Amino acid sequence: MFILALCRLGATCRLRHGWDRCQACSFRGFSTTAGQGQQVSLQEKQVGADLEMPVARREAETLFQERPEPGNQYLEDALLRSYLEAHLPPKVLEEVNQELEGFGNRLLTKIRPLGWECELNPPVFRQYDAWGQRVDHIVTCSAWKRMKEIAAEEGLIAEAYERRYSNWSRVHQAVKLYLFSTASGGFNCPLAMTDGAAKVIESLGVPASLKNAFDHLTSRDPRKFWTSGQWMTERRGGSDVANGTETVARKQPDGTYHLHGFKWFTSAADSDMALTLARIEDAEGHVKQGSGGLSLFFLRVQDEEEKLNGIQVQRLKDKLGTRQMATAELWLNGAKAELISAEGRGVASISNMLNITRIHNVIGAVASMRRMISLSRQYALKRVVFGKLLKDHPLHMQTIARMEVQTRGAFLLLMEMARLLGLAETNMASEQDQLLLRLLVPVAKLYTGKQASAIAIEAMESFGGQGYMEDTGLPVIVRDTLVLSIWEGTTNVLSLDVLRSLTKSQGQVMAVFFSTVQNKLELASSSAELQPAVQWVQDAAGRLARFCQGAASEGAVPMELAARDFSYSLARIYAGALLIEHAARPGSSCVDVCAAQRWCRQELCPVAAELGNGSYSAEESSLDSALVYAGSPAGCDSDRAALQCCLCSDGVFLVVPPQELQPWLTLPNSAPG
Ligand code: UCC
Repeated sequence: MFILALCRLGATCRLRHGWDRCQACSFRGFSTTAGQGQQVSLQEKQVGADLEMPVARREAETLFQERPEPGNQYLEDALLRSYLEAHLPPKVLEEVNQELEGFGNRLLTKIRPLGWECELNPPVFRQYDAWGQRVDHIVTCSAWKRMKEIAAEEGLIAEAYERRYSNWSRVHQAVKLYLFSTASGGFNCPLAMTDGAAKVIESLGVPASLKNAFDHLTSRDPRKFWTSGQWMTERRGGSDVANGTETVARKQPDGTYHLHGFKWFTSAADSDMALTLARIEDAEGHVKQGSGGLSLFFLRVQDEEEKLNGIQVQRLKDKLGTRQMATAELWLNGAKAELISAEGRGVASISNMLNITRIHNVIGAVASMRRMISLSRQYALKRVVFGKLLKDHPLHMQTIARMEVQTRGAFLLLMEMARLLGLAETNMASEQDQLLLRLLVPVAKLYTGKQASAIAIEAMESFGGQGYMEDTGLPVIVRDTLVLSIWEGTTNVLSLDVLRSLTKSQGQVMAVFFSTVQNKLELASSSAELQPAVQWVQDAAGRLARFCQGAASEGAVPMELAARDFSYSLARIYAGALLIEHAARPGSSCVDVCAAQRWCRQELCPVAAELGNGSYSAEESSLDSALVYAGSPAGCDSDRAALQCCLCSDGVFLVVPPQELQPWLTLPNSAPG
């Protein structure tokens, strides 16, 4: 209705006065929004002058479209700055503040243009040299190489391991990566895996044989800095690693191993080293199947003479996005590697890497959202439609405001994880903190991955047709964002990982979740304006607790069916509590309060709402299957057969054995009623 009214208004205006006169008349009537400063008034004056020019002159002399030009990302990010002010000790804040302002300038003037060069010059694969020799060379552009140097100079990995700001080092690193992400021309991907590899090596106590690699990964010297790959995906499975991994490891007389197999997706294949999984062959050449047969290996990609280490590159992947970064198919034909986990503990060992790369995924997601909103907001200050700037159209601003609220929730989730990780790495985390971190990583990864895709697309639309034009750079962000809900575990796989964290802690993690939410809400007890939001979060937490208690009497299938909505509920409730906590601090702004109120107005506990609709019953799921299989040539005889077929045909559903879902379902007493 509202849109219709707006259109009608425009149409009437055009009919009566003609489009040009309509725009000019409307312009004279608009006023500058309070507090938006001189820059906007000047732009508005310019727009007015442009509109009053004759059409022919305007075409020749004025820009047809205005380019959105955000400035120093750090200085313009009010939420980021207020978070740091609220949490960092004063001395740390002073230093970090200064450094980030300088980094913001470097991003604006030097790094972002390099990122665009990376997009324009994607890697190419040269399999043979001019003389017919097979070389398998992945050729990257000079800007990509420069990104690697910049990453070292800025200490984007080193920061986390030097710990010069003790438990706040992870927050500092996360902030730098967040600022770097959308300017990095895809270099955030190798950095994610590099951080993950350093984390694995550190968690092994930096054994002597890996000391050299660790020093390279965490170096600030561009000549020394290494990046790492994470080669987990094989042809038979990206999600179901336990059953999909076929690579075998053959022990050599010197104690090293030779790896033989095929890695189907290897991101940043130009990296210096990699961590990968393989099955160790026994003397008879047999391997153990399943998760318990997998061990973790370290390998260099090239030897000292820059020859590939028993590796052949089959081809580069032709991807929808992240095209700046080489993803390859690799044959391992006797790649020399070192066993770095206990035999059969490969998945548990590499999960240290996964949890770090999943946090990087959240960084990438929040960074994309923030970037798209910054651009969209800038554009709204310059672009005139229906006779006035976009910023003066309430519906347009409501759309951007909704994105802002989502981005704020996601940002605070990210900072919370970085804070907890920092505590864990400096031995300052309680057992509860560690449980919470284990839960929040998959929750935040799955939730922000989806949010980022939705927001990138919504924000692209806010530019109209311009948003769809390649050379604006906007489609690049959209494409690169779409992968965030896929790699590092899809939404459903991570929903099951959330259940895994509950199972492993025998439900303790839920008790920690509820008590942490409650503690954060109590911080807002003296704020009258936040009370409705507090109440909504409390209600939602109560419904979630009742869902958990009810689920205890249900079977495993209903819990699997609820896993995604359950994870969304955790994300929304926790982010709601974080927004309230942020808005309740002394000196908070009305924007902080408004964001908390608006976030909490959405359905915070979708799992309870869907339960009410019967979505998780066996009957309903049979209907789902019947719907999916209806009309399929293979057909299914009955609903139940369809359900069985659906569950068994996809290894994903078998990742958590149903009987293992049961223990967590008994909730500890501290859950709210
Ligand atoms: O590699 C990829 C792309 C690289 C690009 C990265 C760039 C990111 C950049 C972002 C910047 C913008 S994509 C490939 C990624 N692949 C995945 O994410 C795999 C997804 N699948 C899963 O996560 C599955 O759930 C598996 C593989 C973990 C399931 O394996 P299992 O063996 O069936 O799992 P189990 O048996 O349940 O767990 C084995 C052990 C258990 O420990 P123990 O034995 O002590 O009880 C689990 O508790 O591993 C432990 N474990 C974990 N521990 C499993 N997952 C975790 C975890 N997340 N945290 C802690």
